[in-house]
Amino acid sequence: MAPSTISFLFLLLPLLNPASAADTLVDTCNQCAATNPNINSTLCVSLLSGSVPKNWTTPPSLSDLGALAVSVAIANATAAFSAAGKLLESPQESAAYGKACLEDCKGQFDDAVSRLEDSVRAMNAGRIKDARTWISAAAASSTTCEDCFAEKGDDFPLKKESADLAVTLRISLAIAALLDG
Ligand SMILES: *C1O[C@H](CO)[C@@H](O)[C@H](O)[C@H]1NC(C)=O
Ligand SMILES: *[C@@H]1O[C@H](CO)[C@@H](O)[C@H](O)[C@H]1NC(C)=O
Ligand SMILES: *[C@@H]1O[C@H](CO)[C@@H](O)[C@H](O)[C@H]1NC(C)=O
Repeated sequence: MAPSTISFLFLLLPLLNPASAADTLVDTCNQCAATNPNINSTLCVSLLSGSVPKNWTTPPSLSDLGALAVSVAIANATAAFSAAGKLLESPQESAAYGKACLEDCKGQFDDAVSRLEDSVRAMNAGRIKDARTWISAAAASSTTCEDCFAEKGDDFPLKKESADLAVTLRISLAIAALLDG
């Protein structure tokens, strides 16, 4: 290679450096969408970029993004827990849906929050298999809640909260799978 070519390449190096947190995020969401057709990459980017800590100055690692996705899922599980609590507090709603399922759901979403907190800790410690196990456990809690209503043939009053959580759990699992790969 001619010396001039080499210095030209050195000039380019800073430009080739994968730049921002945003690039890493888009790239990771695209990879997740490629592994799971139920993941919408645009939605993934918007959910995660809305939660990026302001003090991230360097591109985040994949495990940073995994922990970020799980922290968004924690907000969703917390919202589902609160919604179950609100329905229980309303005499009409709790009569309509039955206290038993609502109480079960409140407990399930409370468990889900704890499992997801375990998952963030596991991910930060590089224990990816454990992190995946806890994310799956949170998904199972949400399914158990829904099943309680389905068994009685009732409408599922936490449909939106549960569907929101499912989206962020799916993204969390996909990033954890990339970390495990
Ligand atoms: C939960 O997840 C959905 C998308 O899956 C999002 O739009 C929603 O705002 C999230 N947060 C809360 C606190 O519900
Ligand atoms: C993906 O999500 C974006 C943003 O929420 C939405 O506008 C778009 O319609 C979604 N695409 C599909 C295929 O669902
Ligand atoms: C960013 O802020 C959070 C919360 O204040 C802190 O825990 C974390 O260590 C900070 N990260 C960096 C890279 O400074």
